[in-house]
Amino acid sequence: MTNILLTGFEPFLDYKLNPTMQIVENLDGEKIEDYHIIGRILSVDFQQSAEQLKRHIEEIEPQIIISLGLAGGRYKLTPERIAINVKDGEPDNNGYTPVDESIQEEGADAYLTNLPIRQMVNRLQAEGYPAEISNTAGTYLCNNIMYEGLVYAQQHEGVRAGFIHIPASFELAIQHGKIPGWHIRDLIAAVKLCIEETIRAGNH
Ligand code: PCA
Repeated sequence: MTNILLTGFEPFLDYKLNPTMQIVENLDGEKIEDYHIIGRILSVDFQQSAEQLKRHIEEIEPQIIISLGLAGGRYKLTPERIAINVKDGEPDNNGYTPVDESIQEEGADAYLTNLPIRQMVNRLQAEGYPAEISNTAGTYLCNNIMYEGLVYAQQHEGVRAGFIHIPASFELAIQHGKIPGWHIRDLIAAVKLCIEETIRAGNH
């Protein structure tokens, strides 16, 4: 059995729920071929989330790390291409508001994902889901956790890591009032297709 670490985030800013939690809880424990999906929820806290990710990686020893984040306002599923060494933006859930900070002082400026993001998008579109590669994960928590995952992948031969931003669920879109949404069932199915493509790419 090979482990896949799938992470989501808790609610943040004016989003009262985070559909990535529902997706992760739904797929936690699922097996695809001889891969085992293990789901974990991360805090929207710059310091804590990085430490939590490291702890989960130590415990689970995943070959694949896929992190999910909500991108309220996007209407497509967007696998991310790149994480940059920058922390900046809105306050996290504990009020910390970095301005132009580095994630890792001595770290590379950026890392490209080694997940098969083109295949993911092609597969999603073939199955009828709106999807495209995103060239920025922003500078908030999602970029932060993607960067940390890619640092680990860089240091561990054979590990693949990356990040997928998802649109709101209908439930959140209705609560929020100004963002598009998908049915949670479709969000779950689409993320599962991305995981399948990652497994498939690794089997070649
Ligand atoms: N999305 C935010 C942080 C948590 C989440 O789900 C982001 O895009 O950075």
